Amino acid sequence: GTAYDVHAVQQKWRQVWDGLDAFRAGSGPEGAEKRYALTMFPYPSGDLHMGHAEVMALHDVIARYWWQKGHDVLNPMGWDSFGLPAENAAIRNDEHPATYTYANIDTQYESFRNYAISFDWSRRFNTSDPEYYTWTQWLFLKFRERGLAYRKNSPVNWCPHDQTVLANEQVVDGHCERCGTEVTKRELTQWYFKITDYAQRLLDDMAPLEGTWPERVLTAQKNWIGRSEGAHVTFAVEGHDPITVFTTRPDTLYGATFMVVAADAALAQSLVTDEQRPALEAYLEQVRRSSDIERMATDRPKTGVFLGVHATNPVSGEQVPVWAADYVLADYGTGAIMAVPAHDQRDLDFARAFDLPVRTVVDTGEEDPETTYVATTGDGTYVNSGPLDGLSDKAAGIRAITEQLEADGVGSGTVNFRLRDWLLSRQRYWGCPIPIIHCEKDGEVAVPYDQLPVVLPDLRGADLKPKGVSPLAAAEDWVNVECPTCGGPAKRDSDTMDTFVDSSWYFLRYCSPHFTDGPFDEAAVREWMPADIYVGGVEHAVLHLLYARFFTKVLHDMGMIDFVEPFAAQMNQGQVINQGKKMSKSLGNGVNLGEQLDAYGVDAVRLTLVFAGPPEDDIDWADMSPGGSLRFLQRAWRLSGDVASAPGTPVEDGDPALRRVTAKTVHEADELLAGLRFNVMVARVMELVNATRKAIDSGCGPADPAVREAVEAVAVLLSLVAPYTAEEMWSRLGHEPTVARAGWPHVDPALLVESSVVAVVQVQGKVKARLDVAPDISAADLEALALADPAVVRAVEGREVRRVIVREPALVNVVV
Ligand code: ANZ
Repeated sequence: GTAYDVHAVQQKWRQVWDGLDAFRAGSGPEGAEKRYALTMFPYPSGDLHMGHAEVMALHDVIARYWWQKGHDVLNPMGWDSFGLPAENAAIRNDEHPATYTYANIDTQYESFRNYAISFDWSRRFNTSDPEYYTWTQWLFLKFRERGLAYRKNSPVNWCPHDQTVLANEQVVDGHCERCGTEVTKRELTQWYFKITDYAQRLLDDMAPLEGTWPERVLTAQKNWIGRSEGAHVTFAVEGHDPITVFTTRPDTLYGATFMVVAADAALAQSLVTDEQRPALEAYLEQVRRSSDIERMATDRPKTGVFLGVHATNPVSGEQVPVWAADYVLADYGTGAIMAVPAHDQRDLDFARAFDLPVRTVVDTGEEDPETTYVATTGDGTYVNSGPLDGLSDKAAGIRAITEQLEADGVGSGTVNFRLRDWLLSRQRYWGCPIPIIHCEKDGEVAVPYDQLPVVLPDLRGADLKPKGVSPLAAAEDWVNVECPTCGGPAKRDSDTMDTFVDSSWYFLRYCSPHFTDGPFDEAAVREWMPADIYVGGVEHAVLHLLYARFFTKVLHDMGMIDFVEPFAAQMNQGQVINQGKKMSKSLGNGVNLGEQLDAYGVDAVRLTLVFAGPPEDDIDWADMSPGGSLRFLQRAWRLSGDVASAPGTPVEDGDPALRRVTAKTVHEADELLAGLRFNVMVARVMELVNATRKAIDSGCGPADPAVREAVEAVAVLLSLVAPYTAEEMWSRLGHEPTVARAGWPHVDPALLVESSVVAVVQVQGKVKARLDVAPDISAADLEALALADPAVVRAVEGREVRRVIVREPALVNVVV
């Protein structure tokens, strides 16, 4: 027939494909190179949306390309299925979180199948399955044995709405990332992973990723780790322990005219005089109401309180007052600073607010900070700085002071990181239980390995309502156990793990998803890891990617894997937006994926998303034409119908011009795909389709073997983007399914050699002629041809040719 019925084609091939199992990892040709195409697994909230459709379409181009190139491909999928939305839905609907979770997983699975992503479904798992989380618990215990999981009491970010602790990363501008409620502080005993032990390695190991990871991701990680070189400097305080500060500018020590300690740190409490204590308490009340971000803001009026004590500057012996303020953070550096108002703007603002002295110690040639109220931060010559005076080399100044501090035993060079330990306790139900038992006699006791998994008790509905403590604490039968060590009465730890723990090792599990002797089979991981590409959203630039890198390094140190970075390359897709704006309920500009698929079919939607532009660019759906994509697919499909009736003759006899276009397209597609330039690849396929149509209609006709060759190439190239149409074309061309494993089209290198190139002839720098010449023309022949050209002869017009510059085969320049 002549009408292309997308939905019938989809239905037909889905059934056939179900029986083929064409994308099973390990089914590649003998000796094939192994490739691991990883994409971020989804959270099962509702059905797939346009964002999933985009990232999966882009990701699948890579996986399918690798299969066609003859590699053996691991392209797995699963679900990140613990988390709050399921728990909140369970409370709302008075049911178990698993009901919502697994129903959504079923829905998404069906959608993925329909969307025809080349996943190896035999490897699917969910992080909320006990078969998976038993190994999350195992890893937790192994980390703890290595001193990398510990508990401490500390002020934590608390979301009063979600009634849970939030990691620093989950606090955005002082508000809960999830619900937008203003975050407050609370004291709790929490579990932490000691990621700070790996700060330097997390930084160093990024070097080989330059070029294969997006620059913005590497930068975000570096900033998050936040390495600062500087020094610890100790100031003596009469009647107290000395105060140690962290400074990146020990060379400005002679300009330290006061000190500031974090108002909410224990240090402030221990230093404050009885006289000043009420003032400090009043100030603290005020501080507790503001977030870290607000407190660090440079443009905020400085507030603080004098603690009533003085400290001694270790190099000058000068007595300086000690203040408490909120612009110094309790959990950065040592929670105390030496204030150098002349050269640090925040210190200068503070000095101005409380009338504290300012002393310039670096003369930068700029105006005096004391009168301008602008701190000078540039390089200059040291003044008022004892032995440094006259020196104008900052590095030398820092070195000299640091050496002096070290010699006097009042300081030392040090490196400070912004990175904090990873708070992993959550007071919620739908997460991986922490496999620890608390016993009055034996303290913290690990659940014995042979008793894993610690399975969640069956709680639902109202049992899960936030109470400030984990719902698990109220599950009496579950929480009360015998101590594994003494047999006495004990309690299970009632917190669950941050879901980022679950997703920190899932990519390893895919290598051997059903392995029962450990989290993964080391031999299988050696075969597939590191993943050759990781495709996903840039919103994971810090958290998930940093945690996954941390886990990988620990597993390396445990001797379980032999690499230190999990993802060799990374690709971030842009967002799908609509009418210039992010899709949102409130704007009512959401585009429903299901409706698009119904209207245009899977292939047209996939093609539209891949063709829209470079993968990392946003896609405004309002500017897209899925209808146009569908019409293109119809044109491609019609070609296969034209060829179907044509008799087979050897391809060598085919139309040479079309054969060259086909060869060039396949060759270029290879380079474009390897460079992740999928949209340009699609454009080339469109051009090939047009060239083939032209050849059929105006030249060689459908029976020409060059036409068949072209249409077969179109089918294979299209199989990366529009698998249903490609399969239908392949079938009409007389081949068995599946086109997805047909193999990359053979290109005869002879066809890639250009038969002619254009040589430009200039006279006095002006273009006078364009000549079709052989690519291997000699300089002498080209010069002769150029000078004989009528247009060139006219331009020279009897003048004397003084010089002819020949750059064969492309350029001749005649000078008269
Ligand atoms: C004296 C000084 C003089 C400083 C100067 C800077 C410039 P980064 O680069 O971010 O590591 N600082 C140290 N601990 C702090 C805390 N807990 N809260 C707020 N500020 C803190 O910044 C290090 C600098 O930030 C340190 O160097 C300290 O101020 C301040 F001309 O010490 B500096």
